[in-house]
Amino acid sequence: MKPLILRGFFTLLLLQILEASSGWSVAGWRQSHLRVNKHSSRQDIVTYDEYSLLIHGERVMIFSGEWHPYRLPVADLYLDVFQKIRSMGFTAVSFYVFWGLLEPKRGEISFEGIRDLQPFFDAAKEADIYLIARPGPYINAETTAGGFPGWGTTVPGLWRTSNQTYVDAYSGYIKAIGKVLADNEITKGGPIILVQSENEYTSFEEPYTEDFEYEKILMQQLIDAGITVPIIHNDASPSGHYTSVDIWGYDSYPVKFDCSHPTHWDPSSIQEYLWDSHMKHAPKVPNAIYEYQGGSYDGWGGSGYDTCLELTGAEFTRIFTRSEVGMSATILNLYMIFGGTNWGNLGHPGVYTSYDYGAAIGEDRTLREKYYELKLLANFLAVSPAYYTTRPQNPDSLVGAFTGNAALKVAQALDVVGNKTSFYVIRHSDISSTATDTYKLTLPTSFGNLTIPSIGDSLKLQGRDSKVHVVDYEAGSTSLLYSTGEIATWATVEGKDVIVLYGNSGEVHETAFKLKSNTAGPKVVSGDGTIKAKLLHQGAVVLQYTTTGQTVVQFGSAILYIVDRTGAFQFWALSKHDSKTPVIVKGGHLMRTGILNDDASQLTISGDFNSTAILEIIAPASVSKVVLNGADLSVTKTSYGTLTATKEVNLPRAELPNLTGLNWKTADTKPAMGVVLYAGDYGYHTGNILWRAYFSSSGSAMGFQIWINGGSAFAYSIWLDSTFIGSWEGDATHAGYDAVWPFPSKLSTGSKHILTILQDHMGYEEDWTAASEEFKSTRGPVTYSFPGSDETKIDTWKVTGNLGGESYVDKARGPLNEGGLYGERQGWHLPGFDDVSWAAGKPTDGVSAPGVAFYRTNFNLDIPSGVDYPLSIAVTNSTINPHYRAQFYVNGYQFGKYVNHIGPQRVFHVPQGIFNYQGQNTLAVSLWAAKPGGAKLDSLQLQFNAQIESPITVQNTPAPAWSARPGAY
Ligand code: IPT
Repeated sequence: MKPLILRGFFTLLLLQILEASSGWSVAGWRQSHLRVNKHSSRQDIVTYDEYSLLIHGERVMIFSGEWHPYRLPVADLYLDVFQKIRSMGFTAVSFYVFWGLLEPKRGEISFEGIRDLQPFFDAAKEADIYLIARPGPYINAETTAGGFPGWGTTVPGLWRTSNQTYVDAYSGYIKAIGKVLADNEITKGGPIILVQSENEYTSFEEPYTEDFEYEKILMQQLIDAGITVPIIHNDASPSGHYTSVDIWGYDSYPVKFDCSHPTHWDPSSIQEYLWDSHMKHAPKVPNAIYEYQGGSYDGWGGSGYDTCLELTGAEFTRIFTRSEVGMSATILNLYMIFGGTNWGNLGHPGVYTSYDYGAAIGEDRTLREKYYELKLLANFLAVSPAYYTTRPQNPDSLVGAFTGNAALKVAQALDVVGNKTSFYVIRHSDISSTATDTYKLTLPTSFGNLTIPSIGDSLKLQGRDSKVHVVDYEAGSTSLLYSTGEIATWATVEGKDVIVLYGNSGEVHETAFKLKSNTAGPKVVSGDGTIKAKLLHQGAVVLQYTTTGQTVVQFGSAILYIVDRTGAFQFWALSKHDSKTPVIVKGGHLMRTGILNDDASQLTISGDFNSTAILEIIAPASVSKVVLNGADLSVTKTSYGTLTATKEVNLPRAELPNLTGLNWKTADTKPAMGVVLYAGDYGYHTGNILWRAYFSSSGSAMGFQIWINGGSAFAYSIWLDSTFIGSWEGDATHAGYDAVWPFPSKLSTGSKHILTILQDHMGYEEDWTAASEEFKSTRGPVTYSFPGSDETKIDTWKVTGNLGGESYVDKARGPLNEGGLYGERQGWHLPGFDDVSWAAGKPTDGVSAPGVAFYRTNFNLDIPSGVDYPLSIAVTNSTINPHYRAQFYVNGYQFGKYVNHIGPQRVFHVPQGIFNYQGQNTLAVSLWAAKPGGAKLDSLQLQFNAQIESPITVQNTPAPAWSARPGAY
């Protein structure tokens, strides 16, 4: 321990200075922020006023993250994701419900198999997370048909309007899902606190305009189904659509979706007008952003999710997400917080299998730097109730404010109810700037205007960064006159206010404390940082420090952890919303829960470790036993009363099979057919579609011209009788393709022939513009002819797709998982199919001719429990010729659609629970070679994405085995 460097009047610190606001407790503080509030008369648990939401009468920051249960079909992993989000300091999760998955056949609504939502609600509840439900009926969400069911493409009448055919079409679904949501509302002990009606009802195909009648009908239907919590709507931009809901809000994607230029930010891309728009359209409700950019989707041929993560990474979080604090956003949902997977054909053509989204939590549930960055902000707001009643003070004059430096913008959000606390958000005026700017702040405080830093020197904003500086901020009974060091979290543990202050490594910061009676001088109790102290004449002490490493300072009844940014990442505030006994743990890759028993003698914690960790536990002195992940943890007390322990990581070895070394079986998929020309008209809405055209040549047809639609990156191959005549192999842009395919020789008059066309269906388009009917875009042939023979006509067309069409057979895996390949119709992708009669053959051997081959193999996994080792299927072959597309099925679930020349995805994550980690697995691969030379996978392997010790336990998602498929052809 080094001596303090004391400037000024150290001895004065020991004087008993009475301070006016001493004695405020968190509880007392909260009291002052309770105000009469507005609520829908349907219930009084979730209420709101112009500042924030209140739950059970208490203000709450809704820091929320979006994720979709349908993109993670392993119910046992829901808790994992919710806990990760809760540990970030988030309070809520927003989710879409995908109507098309629940009602794949009109009138037949099913919550079977992976569609059951109850485990999602239960896991949210267990993790102490509130839910914002967004049942559509339209959701967008990069989902096929924007969430509409495939059969909707054939229902006449304008959708997303009050048109009766549309209202009739969705009403059954809204009634059914409305009831499920109502049963899980907070009013009935469930986690749901808000329900969204429609999605971005903002853009309308001319001459149609906003249909108020539809808005009214839909809202009333939700209410009739039993929804009592406030109904919300997200305008795509704050332009005033669907404002009749209870809490209107809007969406904001400031850096948009071009991941191919990941360091490019428009200098003025922060939408600073959002506050004024909010005040214009909904001044009586909280400033609610129902979708704030949390990443970006990426499309076929895109630059990959690594680049999306870079575009919207930690720096983005610091600057853009923080900017919302300057606009007093108290309902803030990040789209997405965890993207998941477009498994089993559920995406629209604009996305490939991964829906990683560059989110804070990766598709494989691993944590990114952005996760930790968001954790700092969310944890801070979670313990800053003064923020919940702020108003921006200078929304239209940010440049140079409080600094006099035009290179900087500072936004002040003042608590106008408590009339004391202010939050100052600083950033570069050009937010793309990577310059370092120095500044001094001149801020109004309860001690008058102060120029900060008070102890000489200046503050720095280095590169792409932003900070929240506070003034007159209460942390328990400790009053911070100001702090330029940011607050990661604080908690009062047995009367001691533990406050974690951070800055970038090497930065100089100040925190000033109002003095109370008996305030002892600051004392460094751990670490080697130097602290300068100065007494302000009114009775406050300023500490100036450098945020490098960790220095712990005891000061009066406060314990200050002064840390650098990465140090701050390691603090976990573990307490439930209603907990009176917070626990803070430092260290570990992820701390999930911390529970004190009734007499506070035992602390039970759970968490994940990727390396040996030194833990520091801040808990009541009565704690004599700590249990971590079910095992006793041996702890020692520090001189200042916290507990430390070393947690050795345990990462047992796990072998993965060498896939190409396994025995594989193969079979051709015979293009056999059952029974015009839009696949949707026949109930085929997903995966591959097969067409057959029977004709007799009436002249000298030289070839066949055909235009087929399938959605971007689709393909088709054509055979004349048994002769391959060509393929459109697809590219990232063509949603349809028109070409003439010459016949090998002229057809003789009167000869009979069959054309067979295999096409890919990349999902239906979305319907973002209401009344545009864009989702009804067809899949299948649009025009055709026989060049050289006008007289030749097709006698009969036949089409097939997934077995049973809308009356699909696999109720567990749902309606979209299987396409129309012969092998899929036969169930060759399923575990338990008897392939004994098949020939030996591997996907890495491939085929030497165009067409589709199926491959199967079985292998065991033996991955120990107590770990989280996410697995992926990886391919590494070249993205040029030969052109092919492959699908990967794990235990019958299609978890990868790979188009080698379009990409960009080559690593296909498949969650534990789809993979059976302790026992047998079936891997099936379909390989569609588009070109005369055939195709093969250059390599195929399993890989671990990460190795983490974790207490998660995962039951496998049921993967019903093959059984006879009546009617399969
Ligand atoms: C917004 C949608 O509401 C959401 O469903 C999703 O599609 C998201 O975009 C993009 O991932 S629409 C907004 C970009 C105008």
